[in-house]
Amino acid sequence: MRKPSGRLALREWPPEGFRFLPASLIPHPASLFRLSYAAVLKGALIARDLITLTPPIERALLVGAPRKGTAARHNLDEHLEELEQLVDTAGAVVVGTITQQIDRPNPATYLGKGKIEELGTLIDAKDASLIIFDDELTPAQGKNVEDATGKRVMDRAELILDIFATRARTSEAKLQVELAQLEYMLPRLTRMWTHLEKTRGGIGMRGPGETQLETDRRLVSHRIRQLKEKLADVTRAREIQRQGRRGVFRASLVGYTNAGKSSILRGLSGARDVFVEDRLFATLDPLTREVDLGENNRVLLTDTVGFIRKLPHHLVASFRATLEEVIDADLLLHVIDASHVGWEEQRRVVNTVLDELGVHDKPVLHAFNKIDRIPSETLIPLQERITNLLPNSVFVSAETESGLEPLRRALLAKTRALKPVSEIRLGASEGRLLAEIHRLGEVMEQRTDGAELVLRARIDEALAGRLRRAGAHVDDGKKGSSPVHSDGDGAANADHAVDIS
Ligand SMILES: Nc1nc2c(ncn2[C@@H]2O[C@H](COP(=O)(O)OP(=O)(O)OP(=O)(O)O)[C@@H](O)[C@H]2O)c(=O)[nH]1
Ligand SMILES: [Mg+2]
Repeated sequence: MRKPSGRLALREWPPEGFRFLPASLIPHPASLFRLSYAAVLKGALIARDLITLTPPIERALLVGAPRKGTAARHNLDEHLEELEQLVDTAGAVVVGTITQQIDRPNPATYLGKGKIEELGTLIDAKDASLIIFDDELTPAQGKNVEDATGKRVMDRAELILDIFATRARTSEAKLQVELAQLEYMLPRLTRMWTHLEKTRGGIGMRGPGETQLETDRRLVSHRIRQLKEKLADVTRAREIQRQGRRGVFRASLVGYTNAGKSSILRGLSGARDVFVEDRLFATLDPLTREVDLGENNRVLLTDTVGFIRKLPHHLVASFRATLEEVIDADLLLHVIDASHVGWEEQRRVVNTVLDELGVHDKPVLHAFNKIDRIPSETLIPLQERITNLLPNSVFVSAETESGLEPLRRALLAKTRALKPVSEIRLGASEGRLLAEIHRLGEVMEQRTDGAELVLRARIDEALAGRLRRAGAHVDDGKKGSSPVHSDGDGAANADHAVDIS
C-alpha cells in the first residue's frame, strides 16, 4: 500500500516537542536564534509567544461509506488514504476513521442511527473537532449530522474547495475558486444560519433570521453573477492570447493530481521555477514553458491543475476558462503514475473529466511515469499489458537521468509529423524569408534554379502559410496545397495518430 505523502505522515502527528504547531510554522533554527535574541532583548518568553500565535489544528475523523455493490467498496482503503492526503494538504490531522458499507444513504443523516452513535463515541474518544465524509452529502444530511454530533461536518467536495481556496495564487484562479465556493454554499446557507439561531436563541430570532437568510441569498446570487461576468472577460482575453500562439506546436499535460506533470515539465524544459511537491494539487495555475526538442523543433508545453476522483462539478465548471485554454492544444499528454496501485481508476477519472470538458477528438499521448519505482519483474509485464491496451504509450521517469528521453523522442516525432517535407521556391533576393526557413524549419537541401532558390525542408503549416502569402511557392505534396492561405493549426489533428480512450 502506498504510504501517505506530505511533509509528515499523518499518523506520526504530532511530532515530539511541537505539539500544536504545523510543520509550516516550525521556525528554521537560524530564525529561532534571531527570535530568541530579540526575545531576550525584550525580556519576553519566546515559547509562550509561539504557542499563543498558533491556531489550533483541526482533528479530523474520516467517514468512508460506499454503497454495497459499487466498485468503490473494493477500493475503500485506497480512497480513504487519498482522503487523508487531502486532509493533510488542507493542514488538518486525521485522528480516526469510521467505515461502513451501506445499501443506500440514509436521506436524513447519510449513515444509519447506530453508526451515528458510534461516530459520537469516537469523537469523544479522539477529541475530534471535524468530521469529513468521503461521499457527497446533501445540505440536509450535513446539517443533521452536525446537529447529532455537535461538530462541523464537511464532505470531500468542500475539502477540495478549501484546498483550492488556500492554494489559488492568480486573480483568475481566485475568481474561479470563489465562484465554485459560492455555488456550493448557496443551497447550504440555511445550515449556516441555523448555527446563529442556536447561539442567539430561537423565539424572536426567527423572523429576522429568515429575512437575513433571504438577504444573504440575494447577496450571494449577486456576487455569483458578478464573478461569472468577470470570468467571461477572462475567457475572451484567453481566446485572444490563444490566437497569438496559433502556429506553434502546443502540448498540454493533463492527469491525476500528483502523477508527476510538473516534474515532467521541469525535466523537459529545464525550467527550475516549476513547482513540484509530493502533495495533492501542488499546481493550480497553468504554466507554459518552451521545450527544445532539437533539430529546430520546439513545443510549448503547458502544465495545469491535476484532476481527482469526485472533483466537485462546480469547480470543473468554474475552471472551464483555464482548462479549455489548456486542452485546446495540438496534443494532450496524459501523465499516469504507473507506480500507483490505482492508476487504472485514476486514468478513468481523468478521461471522465476530459469528457465533461467536451474533449473528444484530441490526440492523446499517454506517458506512464514513475517507472523507477516499479521493480523490473513487475515493470516488464505491466509494459506489455499497457502497450496492448494503448499502443501509443511511453514509459518514463522524471527522476532518473535520461528517464524522459522516450517522451522527448515521441514529442519530436509528433512535431515532425506536423511538418511535412515541402519543396519551397523563392526569389534569390528573399533573404528574410530564407532566414526564417532556416530558423524555424529543418532544411535538408538548398540549390539555385536560375533566379530562384529551391529548398527541401520540413516546415509547419503556419510557416508554409506565411511563405505563400509572401509570394513563395510551397509544395508539400498535398493535392492543391500550393496556393493556400491557411496558417491555422487545423491540420494538426490530421497527421496525428489519434489515440483516445
Ligand atoms: N520516484 C519518482 N517520483 C516522481 C516522479 N515524477 C514525479 N515524482 C514525484 O511525485 C511527486 C508529485 O510530483 P509533481 O510533479 O508535483 O506532480 P503533479 O502531477 O504536478 O501534481 P499536482 O500539481 O499536485 O497535480 C513529487 O514528490 C515528485 O518528486 C518519477 O518519475 N519518479
Ligand atoms: Mg503540478
